[in-house]
Amino acid sequence: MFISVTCSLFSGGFLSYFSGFFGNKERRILILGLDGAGKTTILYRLQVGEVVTTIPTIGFNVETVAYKNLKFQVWDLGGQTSIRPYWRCYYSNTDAIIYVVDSMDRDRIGISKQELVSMLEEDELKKAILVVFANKQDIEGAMTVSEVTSALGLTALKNRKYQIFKTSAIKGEGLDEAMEWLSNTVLQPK
Ligand SMILES: Nc1nc2c(ncn2[C@@H]2O[C@H](COP(=O)(O)OP(=O)(O)OP(=O)(O)O)[C@@H](O)[C@H]2O)c(=O)[nH]1
Ligand SMILES: [Mg+2]
Repeated sequence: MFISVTCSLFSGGFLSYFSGFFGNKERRILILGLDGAGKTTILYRLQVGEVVTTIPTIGFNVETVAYKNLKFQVWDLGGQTSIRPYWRCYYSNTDAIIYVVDSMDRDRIGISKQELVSMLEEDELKKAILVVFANKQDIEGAMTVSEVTSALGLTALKNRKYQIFKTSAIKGEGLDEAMEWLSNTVLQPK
């Protein structure tokens, strides 16, 4: 089925493009992944260092997150099936993608892989860095990092700077390590 999506001007990289002229350039990060993976929880963990109560995201949340001496404009998009077609409205000028996986959701890891693969085929994301969060590691029986790596087919990726981290947004584990790697990688020449 072909789904036609109309993007509004606000969603794209238009604003971040202009902010580049005025000093401290904010790097643009998208947080993507299936519904319920923990994207919104991660956004606010990164921003305020606390666990917030979330409801499923319809549309997006955007916040500025400072890490070390870098500023990130972080976009958290809703992951429900019907709103995934809108992800592409946000692709332009993206420096990095945080792709969040619910490591307990074995049933949908295949769908998560499909979404990841088709997203990475997009021209606008050719140079985007990929950071995968194997989230919900605090739950017993969660898929390990190597299970998630192989289920997503990460080792087959070509011409892509990527890394995977095990995280628990609830416990705040693994996020700092991931942001450290992301900050260093974003500063490398493309
Ligand atoms: N146990 C555990 N639960 C988590 C973790 N991260 C998020 N959750 C829970 O998972 C549920 C969904 O989290 P959200 O952050 O709303 O998920 P989302 O990816 O933003 O979902 P959409 O907005 O629908 O795309 C919430 O009940 C969170 O508290 C984690 O690391 N461990
Ligand atoms: Mg959300």
